Amino acid sequence: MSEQAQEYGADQIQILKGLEAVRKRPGMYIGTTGIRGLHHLVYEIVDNSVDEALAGVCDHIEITVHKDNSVTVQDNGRGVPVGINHETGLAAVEVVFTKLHAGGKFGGGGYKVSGGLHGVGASVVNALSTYLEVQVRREGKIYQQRYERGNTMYPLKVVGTCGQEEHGTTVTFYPDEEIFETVVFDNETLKNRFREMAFLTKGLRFTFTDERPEEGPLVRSFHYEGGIIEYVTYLNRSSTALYPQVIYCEGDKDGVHVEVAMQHNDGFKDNNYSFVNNIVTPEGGTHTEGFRAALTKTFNEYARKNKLLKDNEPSLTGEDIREGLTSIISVKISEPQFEGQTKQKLGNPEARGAVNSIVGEQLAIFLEQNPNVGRVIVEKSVLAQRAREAARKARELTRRKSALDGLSLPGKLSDCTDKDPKNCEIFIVEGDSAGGSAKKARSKATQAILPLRGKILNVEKARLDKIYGNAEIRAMITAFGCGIRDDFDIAKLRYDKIIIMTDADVDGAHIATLMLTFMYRFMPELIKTGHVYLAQPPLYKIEKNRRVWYAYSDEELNRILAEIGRDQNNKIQRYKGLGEMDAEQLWETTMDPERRILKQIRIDEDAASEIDLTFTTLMGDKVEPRREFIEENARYVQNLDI
Ligand code: 28F
Repeated sequence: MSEQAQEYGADQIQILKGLEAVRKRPGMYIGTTGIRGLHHLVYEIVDNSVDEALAGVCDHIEITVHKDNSVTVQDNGRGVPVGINHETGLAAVEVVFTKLHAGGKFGGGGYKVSGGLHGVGASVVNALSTYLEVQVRREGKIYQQRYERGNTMYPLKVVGTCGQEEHGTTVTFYPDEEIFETVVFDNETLKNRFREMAFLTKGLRFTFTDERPEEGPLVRSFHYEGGIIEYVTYLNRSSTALYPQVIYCEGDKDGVHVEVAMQHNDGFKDNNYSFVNNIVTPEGGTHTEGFRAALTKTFNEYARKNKLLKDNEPSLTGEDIREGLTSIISVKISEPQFEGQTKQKLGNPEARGAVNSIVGEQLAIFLEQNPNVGRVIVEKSVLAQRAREAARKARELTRRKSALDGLSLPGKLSDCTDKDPKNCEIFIVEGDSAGGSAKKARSKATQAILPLRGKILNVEKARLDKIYGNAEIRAMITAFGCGIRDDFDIAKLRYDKIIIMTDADVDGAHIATLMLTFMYRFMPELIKTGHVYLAQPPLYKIEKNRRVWYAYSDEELNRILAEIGRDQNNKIQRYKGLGEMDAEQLWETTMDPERRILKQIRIDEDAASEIDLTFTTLMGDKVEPRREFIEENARYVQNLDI
């Protein structure tokens, strides 16, 4: 037995129960058996490699999705120990892959802990795979073992030799189709996660290969020596930074390792992502609280001390200081406690204190050494303070008005008669004329129409006071009835479906994007709960011998033409806009619940930072990132007459 394997005595390996339990109730171990759970299998295996990187003995992880959706993960760590474990009489590697382990990886020690769905370990992946094969390279030998649905197929064996210096672990598995709703991996989701992990573990290289595309394998490599400093630069790349530096704080306190990076841009959003042991905490928690407290206190003290804020002026609020701030908080802690309904909020009180004092101390020093940066941040915060005051007044005005009028609905809204939201839907229509046709076409009982004039305000580029003052935006807020931001209440939503209906052209797509930007920023729950849709008007009308067909894509047009024969009796009309259809056509092609096609807008909860960046890229100031985005994504565009 090797020395390294001996370091792990039997007592450290807590064997609980067989993998049968995992197959019986997979949801308990990986959350869902949907696509999210499927991706978690990969993350579990990769997490073990990342642990090797955190131990300082691994700097490259390669992940490959093969043509058949099997996955290989390979690292150049020490290789899972192969010696016999006394308690079980099994090779240590077999224990790792076949015995269910309690809570934190192998029963405590280190930072690796089960937060949310993570840290359940390789044995869970094994249990949920039709097969899993592990290869270990150690001390000149290549060892191998295979399992099927968690059952060991043969004792660990030597299958070859390798260089004495070579070491690492390779795992290949195929998710069980009996367990998962789908076994088809989404390469965007995986790619985004590996990029995020690379940012969070400085120096570690991830190479991701997707072998499935017909055109040949897709290979992406992520490696950031600057870690979360580069993450902030990446998130700000579609914005204009207020100063060149990324402010960085790092330290250890009370068993908490803290890393924070931040930089303001000239926009208005507070863009914060927080992580605990590399797991995202969408609801924040004590670490974010500590960060915010330190920020508010440090900037106010700095501003007063340097007379950037006079004695008689009110203090800056945290919100003022965080306007346009992009920040990453990453803490590592050996026993994190997660709270809240979805167990995504960090609860450990020591994390609050640790982040607060480390950021407080180091930020103060940074500001002393970089007075120009300190000054522009305070100046921006003061402007934010004034805008906040103006916004409050504008908002109060809106509130008071609606209170007086008894929830007055916008004048342009043609509401439906049914008052039960479950049955109702609202069409947000581009332009007054299309709005007119829609009004004629609709089923009055359950369908409401709200026409909006031209392009609505781009909320990505405007401050709150301007947004609240905008007529089209106010019309949407009052029509939906559910409020926005902190006042948002889904129970008050007046319609079950919110359907954006625009022309099938570039302008229509732009207008739909503006509306989605507004909804995503001000009422994201509306999208998350699946209430937002895009209507799909047809692109073509085909007439032949007094029969009519509609085609919603070029492929469909070709299919129809192939079916009815291509000859001069065909009359083909290309619809440029909703306005070209009469009310009856609009009803039967786009609005009739029995016949129409709707596209539901969905949010991938695991990809928050990417979605955020996409909106900033599409709707923000900078042209170059937008051009890159369009070049990269043009192949997804359908049905757009460009
Ligand atoms: C592709 C997936 O799983 N890599 C891993 C190691 C290395 C060690 C280890 C793993 C042994 C007995 C717990 C080696 N040498 N990649 C991986 N690399 N696990 S998983 O140890 C686990 C312990 O029980 C390792 C010295 N210490 C640790």
